[in-house]
Amino acid sequence: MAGLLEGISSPSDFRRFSLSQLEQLAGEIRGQISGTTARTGGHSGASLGAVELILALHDVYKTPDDKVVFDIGHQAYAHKLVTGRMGQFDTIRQLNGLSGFLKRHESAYDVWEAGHAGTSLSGALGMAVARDLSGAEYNVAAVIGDGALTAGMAWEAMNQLGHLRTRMVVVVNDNSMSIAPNVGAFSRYLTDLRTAPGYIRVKQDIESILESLPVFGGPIRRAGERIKDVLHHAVVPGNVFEELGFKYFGPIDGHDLSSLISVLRNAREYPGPVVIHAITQKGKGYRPAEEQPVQFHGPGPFEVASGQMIKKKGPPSYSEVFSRTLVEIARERPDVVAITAAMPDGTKLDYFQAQFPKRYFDVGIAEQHAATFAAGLAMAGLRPVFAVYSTFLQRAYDQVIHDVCHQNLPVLFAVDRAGLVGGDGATHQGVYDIAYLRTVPHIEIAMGKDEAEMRRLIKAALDRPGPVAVRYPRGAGRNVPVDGPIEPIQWGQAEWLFRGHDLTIIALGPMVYRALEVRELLKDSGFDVGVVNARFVKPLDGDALRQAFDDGGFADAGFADEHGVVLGAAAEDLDDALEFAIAADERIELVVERGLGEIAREFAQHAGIAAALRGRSFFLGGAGEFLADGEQLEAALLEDFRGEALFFAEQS
Ligand SMILES: Cc1ncc(C[n+]2csc(CCOP(=O)(O)OP(=O)(O)O)c2C)c(N)n1
Repeated sequence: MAGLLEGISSPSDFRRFSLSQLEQLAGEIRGQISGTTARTGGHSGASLGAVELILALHDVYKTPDDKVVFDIGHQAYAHKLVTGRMGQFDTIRQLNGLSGFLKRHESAYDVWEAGHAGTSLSGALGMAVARDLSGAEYNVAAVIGDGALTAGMAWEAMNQLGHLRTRMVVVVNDNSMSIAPNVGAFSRYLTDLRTAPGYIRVKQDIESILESLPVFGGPIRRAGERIKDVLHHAVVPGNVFEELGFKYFGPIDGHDLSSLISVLRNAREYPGPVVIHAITQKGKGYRPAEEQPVQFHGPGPFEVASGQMIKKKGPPSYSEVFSRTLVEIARERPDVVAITAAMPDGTKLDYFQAQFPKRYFDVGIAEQHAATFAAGLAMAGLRPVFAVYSTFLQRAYDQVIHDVCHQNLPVLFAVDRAGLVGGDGATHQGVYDIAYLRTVPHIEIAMGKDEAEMRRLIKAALDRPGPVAVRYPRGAGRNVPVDGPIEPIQWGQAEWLFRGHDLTIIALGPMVYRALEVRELLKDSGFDVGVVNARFVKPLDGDALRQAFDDGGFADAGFADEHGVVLGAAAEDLDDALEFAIAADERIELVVERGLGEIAREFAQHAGIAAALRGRSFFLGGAGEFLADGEQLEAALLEDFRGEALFFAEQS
């Protein structure tokens, strides 16, 4: 059979397709998704599950004039493939390639950008209300997963939508999975709705009886509709969506193109808010992804025939070492409890869960709630550890300030994926937490140079009287030994690794090892470079920093950091004169210009971490390209920074 997908450059190319052609197209799209993600990695499971939904939406709606908004955007690979991006699809998540999420600069069909969960309904409602106010006619539909529906924001939007009764369609893509199996009372409710055959039969029977009742035009018709509604509510068991003011269609088979198209057509014409409850299967059509939906949520490269992951053997990740450390500590400390917001696999808290199921809480995609829940636990005497990616902790900023820090409660934030994150790109970079946490009273912030030091910090943090954030990066640790008892650490103290008279580098996290490489490189040119492992971002070890500047022999200093924004924050613990010197020194601009400071001016896009660094700053590059660019590095350091202290705060 000839391929159909190659001939599709926009949805209008398949709007006249027969059902069997659409089904063939769905099959080809699936092949493309699994074949490509096998090489590139990516969100294959969710995307395989949403193929028919996406084809039906583009078939029924006249996109891009009609607006289809995807929650998160990780499930929308089929959307990319049918909106003119087939040719670049194999560049997905690579440097300068297609994003793994939706981006307005990529396509007019990407009407909304996301990456974090639960924003689609608010965004879509905004567009629908703007449409009504401006007298425009376009349709608006949002596609949201059952996982994303655990986000508080989604319900804030449902609340307003049910109140305004705006004309808009919400497609609930229910595969009963978040990344892990979905959790929570609402998830259970969706399952009940899905699996109650009695409900579906009664509902269908009653609806067909009501459909057969005659109605007449004008006011009589409206009265007839109202009577039908009243009868419907009286005899069909309650449905949360209907109670909130939505027309509910479902549950329907989200892989049955014919039902999807006919339900979507009806829903499009409905004058108020509609929920279409579509039942889908994560990984649909690709056996390994169907059988292992958690592993295929966002896998790296895999062998397409077997579904076997092509994993480079490497040291355990920071997340793994974190979870094992927490288990070790929790064995001794019954007050320690762990919280995740729908990321048991990513944070590796699934290991903690296996050991201490009653002391483990997956709260769903509800970071705000998680932080305040932790505050409550801490208030009542427990030691909660909220393991959360840096990027998702952004959601809980007010809760960190208002509920945790304001009350000075001993909550430990284990800030995973701190720093650049690679393929997930702009929406997921963990580069803001230092800046946004540092300004908050009471919280302390630390980062170890490697996984062994992270263990020590985690243990020590659980003895602090107030809130602490221990950050650690994405990916593998440095393979330093992590067995045996956890060494105590002097809280608040930096570690001097080398004293140097020409230049001192103050580094944070794994950048300490980069700093040591720089030191070696410059040694050959006769430079004596000192290295300080800062360890603490708050409180900064002022003595160590002052000493670093003294060693350099200059009163002024240059900071190279990952944020730019950190600059002011880092300066504030130094004495006034030093701070003034830093602020007044225009060479700082120079450093920030060359370094990752530009992240504060421009969102860092997706790319392998080393590639992202390469484009930004030769002296922050990975060891490989770092040596290749050694001459440049040397020249720059000699020219500009001799006699200064540099602050390295990025990690690979
Ligand atoms: C605020 C936030 N927290 C966590 C995540 C990580 N995350 C990405 S996809 C996902 C699961 C979403 O489940 P669902 O909406 O049901 O979509 P599915 O993948 O099952 O199609 C999670 C938790 C996120 N994107 N945003």
